Order: sequence, then structure tokens, then C-alpha cells
Amino acid sequence: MYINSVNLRKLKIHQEKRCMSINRRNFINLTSLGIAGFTLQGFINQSDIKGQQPIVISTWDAGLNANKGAWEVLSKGGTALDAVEKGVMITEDEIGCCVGLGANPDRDGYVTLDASIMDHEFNCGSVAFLERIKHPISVARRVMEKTPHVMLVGEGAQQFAIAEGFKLESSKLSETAEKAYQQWLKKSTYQPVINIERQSPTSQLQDQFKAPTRFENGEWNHDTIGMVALDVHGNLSGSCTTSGAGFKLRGRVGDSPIIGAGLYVDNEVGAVVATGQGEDVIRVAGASAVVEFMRQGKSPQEACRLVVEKVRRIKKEKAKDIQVCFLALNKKGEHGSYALHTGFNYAVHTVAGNHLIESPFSV
Ligand code: SD4
Repeated sequence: MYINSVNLRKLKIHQEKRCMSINRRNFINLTSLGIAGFTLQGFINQSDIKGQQPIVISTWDAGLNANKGAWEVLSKGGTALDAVEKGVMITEDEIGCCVGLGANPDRDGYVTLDASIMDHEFNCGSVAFLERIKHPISVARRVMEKTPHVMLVGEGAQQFAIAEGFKLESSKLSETAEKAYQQWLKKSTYQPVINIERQSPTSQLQDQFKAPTRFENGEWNHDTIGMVALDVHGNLSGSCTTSGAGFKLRGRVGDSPIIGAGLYVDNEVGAVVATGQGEDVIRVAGASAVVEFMRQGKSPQEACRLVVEKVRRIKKEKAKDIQVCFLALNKKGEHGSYALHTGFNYAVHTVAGNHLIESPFSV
């Protein structure tokens, strides 16, 4: 079905009626934070969420901007696959701690990128340890569409990208990343920071759960962007793109490009993305595990919770030092999330607007 303006208006009226069930007391007007251009803004309760279609959801505050790109596609009747590529490309273009070439480097000073994409027919593609290419998500899509493989890494992935016409960018760090790297070099210890995506580079560790969501220059701070969408045709797709863990060992690859860990889509059931400590997402085959719980009839939030609790059991005492978050969308357009610690949020865009939702958490 193509959404023309009449259909869109009808759909909007219908969905706005459904949205009346959202608990209005929980709305916080975000215009005071300088976010403009959204028809409805605020935080809503996950328990108030009703299934909607089309819909796009994505991780962290940066998801608000990314969703806008995806919505341009979805609202015109475009595919979820096109939407999740276009959406996260917006984040790849922004300067932030953890996505795209402007992100924090590895311990040797190089930005290395991981990305994956998956459609409604189990087609998937990914790249890992990719350097100097601006849009790893688009390279991942080319891997999916133009090769017999699922995953390309490092130099080979870069060669493939160049052969496909992607430009080789400079290896110079962004100003923000250079500053953060110089700061890191003073101690040179690898210590993942919980919810780094919601901190300014200068904030203290003790501020971690209420840290600012923007850098001092006003830019959004953000982490891995994971996005899943359901289009008007009833198809799901997902994408994930990141520079991984800041100051990681050279060659380290996280969960984001691993199909089944950082991203999984089963069009009969749902689509899931992960963010947080990639090693601990990989160990539980995170996104795939969440999909399987949804297949058993669990709600998106409950399915995410069950896998987060598994991570918590496995990690025991060490669970206090890591963040792991899942974000899920089912075939009915119902969504939910769960995180190990407080601080995770996600953005949801439907015809009713673009909102941030604070995630429930375990610890
Ligand atoms: C990784 N999962 O490379 C990514 C990073 C991330 O919140 O999402 N951090 O491990």
C-alpha cells in the first residue's frame, strides 16, 4: 500500500485516537531542550504503548534525528530496509563519541567502524573493523546485495567499499575525538563507561546516570545507533552502526556487525537491536535470543528483559560495571526495551510524532 496524503491523514487520525491512551501526565515538553520539528514530544510509559504501523524506533537520544530520516521514507510508503539505512546515515554524519568517522578512536588512534543491516527475508550484510569510509551501513548493504557473503572486515571491506565507489576519507580525528583521545592517553586504561552516550566528554564518572545528552558545543552526544522499522507493507528491517568501544584494542569487533548478536530480524516475529557492552551481547546471542522469546509470545519489553537478566546472571558481580540494552519491535508494531542499568532511552517515530522513551532497567 502506498501512503498518499489522504491515506496518511486517515492513518494519522486513527493512530492519534489510539495514542490518546498514552498517559499524558508523563509527557515532558522537550522544546525547552531545543528540539524542534516534532509533532509530539516527550517521554511516555512503555506500558502505554500500542502497536502502530508504519513505525521506526532507534537507540538513544540521537535516535530522534535518525528517525526523521527513516520517517521520510516510511511516510511515503517506502520500505523498512531503505528507512533503516537512510535513518542511521544521519547519525553516521554527526560528530559523537561512538558512531561514524567523527567518533572516538581505538587505543592506537584509529577510528574503526562496525555496521550491519538485515531485511525481511533473512538477507543480511555487515562490515567490521572498517576504516576511513563515511557510511559503513551502506557498505554493509552492498555486501548484502552484491556479494554472496554476509560479512567483510578490515582492509578487504575497505577495498570492497572503494570498488563500489565509496570515497576514502581522511584518517584525521574529529576535534572532539582528538580531545578525548589526548585525555585518554594520559592514563591509557581501557575502561568502558556505562551510558557514555549520555555524557559529555568532560563529565565525571559519578554523573553517569544523569549526564548531559549534548556536547559542550551543543552537538548531540550519542552511542551506537541501532534502528528497527516496520513499513506499510508489513515488513520489518533493522540496522546498526558504531565505532564500537572507545579506546578499544586495535582489531576489536563488537556485537553490532554480528548478525544475531547486535541485530536480528525475523519477519514472522520481530526485529531487535542491541547497544552496550558488545562482548556481553555476543555471549548470549542477544538480538536473536530476544526474537526467540517474542516468538514464544513474550512482549517486546519482556523478551528484552529475559535476555538482560541472563546477562546479569552470567556476569554476577561484574554486572555492575557494564551496560547492556535491547530494543525490540514486533510484527504488530509494538515495541519495548530493557537495560541492565538505568540511563538507556530510545526514540520512536509514528504518525503521531517522534518521542523519547526512558527504558526500564534491571539493577
Ligand atoms: C560495541 N555495542 O561495539 C557496541 C557499543 C555500544 O553502547 O553499543 N555501546 O560493543
